[in-house]
Amino acid sequence: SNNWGGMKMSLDKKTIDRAARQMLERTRADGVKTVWDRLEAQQPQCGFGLLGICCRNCLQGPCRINPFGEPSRGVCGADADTIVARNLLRSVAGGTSAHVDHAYEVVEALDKIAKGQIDYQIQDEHKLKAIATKLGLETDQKDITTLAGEVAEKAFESFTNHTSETMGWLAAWAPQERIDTWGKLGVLPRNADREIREAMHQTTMGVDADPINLLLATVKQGLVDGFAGLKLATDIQDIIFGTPQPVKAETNLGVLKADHVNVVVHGHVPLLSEKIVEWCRRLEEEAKAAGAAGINVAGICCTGNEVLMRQGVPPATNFLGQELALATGAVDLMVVDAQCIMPSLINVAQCYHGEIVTTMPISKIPGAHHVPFTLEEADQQAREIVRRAINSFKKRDMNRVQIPEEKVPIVAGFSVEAIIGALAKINAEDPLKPLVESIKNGAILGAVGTVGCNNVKFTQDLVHVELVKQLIANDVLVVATGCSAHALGKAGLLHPDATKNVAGPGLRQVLTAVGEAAGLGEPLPPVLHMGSCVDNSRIGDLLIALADYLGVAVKDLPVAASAPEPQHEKALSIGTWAVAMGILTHVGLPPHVLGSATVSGALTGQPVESLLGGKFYVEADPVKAAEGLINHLKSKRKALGL
Ligand code: SF4
Ligand code: MSK
Repeated sequence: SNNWGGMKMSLDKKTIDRAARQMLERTRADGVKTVWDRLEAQQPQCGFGLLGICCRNCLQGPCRINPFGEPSRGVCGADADTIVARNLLRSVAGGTSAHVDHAYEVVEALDKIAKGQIDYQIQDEHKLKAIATKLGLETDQKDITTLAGEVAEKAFESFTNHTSETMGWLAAWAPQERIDTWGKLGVLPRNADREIREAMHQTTMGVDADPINLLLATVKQGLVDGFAGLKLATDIQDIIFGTPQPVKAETNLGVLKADHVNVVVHGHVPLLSEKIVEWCRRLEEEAKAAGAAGINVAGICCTGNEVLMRQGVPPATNFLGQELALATGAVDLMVVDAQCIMPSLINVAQCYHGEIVTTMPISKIPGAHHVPFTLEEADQQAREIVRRAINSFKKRDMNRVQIPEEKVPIVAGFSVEAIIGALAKINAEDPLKPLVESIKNGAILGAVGTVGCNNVKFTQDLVHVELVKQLIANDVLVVATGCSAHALGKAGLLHPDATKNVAGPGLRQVLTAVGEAAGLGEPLPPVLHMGSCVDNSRIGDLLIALADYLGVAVKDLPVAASAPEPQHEKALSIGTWAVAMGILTHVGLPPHVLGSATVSGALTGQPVESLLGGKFYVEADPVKAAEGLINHLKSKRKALGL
């Protein structure tokens, strides 16, 4: 499954997605380069980089360590362990900064809503109150906007407080057992900005040379990511846009419509995509006047997941398919915010059709049209962008439109609240009991969260799909987010039919019973789509609730995490958070750490496991990975006496 080696790849090596293959045939015939071509052009990739043993942190460098001899140190004297650990910390801090910046934007929006400065509303007052209560705020007798302002203020403190106290969002939600563990290791973060700044300082020339100290700082970044990035973003987004409930949709490139204006939202932060969805609905008549049957919105990557979860917007494809969506010639406009956006989109759009619109001051692409999106003028800007899409539709050459037929029905929207709501239909008094009983009696062996990206070094979606098929066939409940959820959706695994046809007998029986009790008339899908990458916090919340219910620590639960095809620095920061929570975390390929036996050994072995309860587990083969994860679940069950 691993495409390292740079051989000319056949289409079935590139992707298992038939719609993607059809578009790749098209781009190949037209001589249009895609991410797969660029991977080939990069071969052989630098061995020093792959091992993580190159450093360019100062102008005496760049320095490279020879893994087989000399030089064994950089100009300043840093050895492979130091360089690898420093590079890893910088990568994890990079991923963390992306999630924290995202979270900051939505907190800023909540603050401005409270001050009456912007035209966004609070959709979930119940969640606002629940979060305020957890933060220790008085909620009685307070109007909603006052409370929203106080919650925003508390959130701001998690980014930049002026004390050395533990970051508030972590202190409020992390289990005491974890807080004690992290406290003993000295990795409790104070506030996000300070820790990210400190990581940059710690890794500059001539500061930290101790690989273990650098690894501990990496764990701290994981905690910042988990609590001030993922959890904070999800909590505030639910307050503003509503907490997801199960929703039906379709996925894959077949969701694009030849006779409609097609607008694709791509990126991560729903502040923009929610407004685009709203304005696509409001400008329907203008689109009809331009000769279209209407406006069709579709999503890519995590902002696609955000509007799927709350608005039922169909996901067109995942990370590796972003160029291929444009190759249909049917995308009139792709509007992006930040993260996971390939600069090459411009070239593909120029060859086929469609305008690329960037919206954030930190995320511009030469050749794209830039509409500076602000919270204050969100409506005007969203309207302008949708009107540009209608204009673009008028210029579309219908003869060059080629939309693959593939589209697959999916069910998404499984927030923790939605899952507990479904379980409450079986036992209203004690909703977690049916799930816990099913785990105890072995009908469900355990649970695995599959998350994260595509990586072009793998056959697109293959590791996600084959791994999850094995897991559910062995009665493992799977929850998914990010581009993993897209991959599983395209493969039909986010649908009740997969419960009937792929899930093992125990899992099938439980999901059927819950589906019936919830009045759905069909089972729940064997893979519960819990949202975007920041929504990995929902998985964390569910695990904390389960552990609390059972009176054990999260690290003792029969659960695991997996990023089968990781690509982004964010996948590393999420994985670090999961390990810090005490969870075995599978990755389909390792980060660039193999140049240090100390670092790679610590991450995947006893040192990290004994300190945190979790560790990384690297396996590129999905069948072997499933076996490893199932064995892990069994050993956790045994330790619990199940
Ligand atoms: Fe070389 Fe040290 Fe400078 Fe890195 S910090 S580039 S190893 S001299
Ligand atoms: S979008 S971070 S490729 S999951 Fe969240 Fe997908 Fe990974 Fe980007």
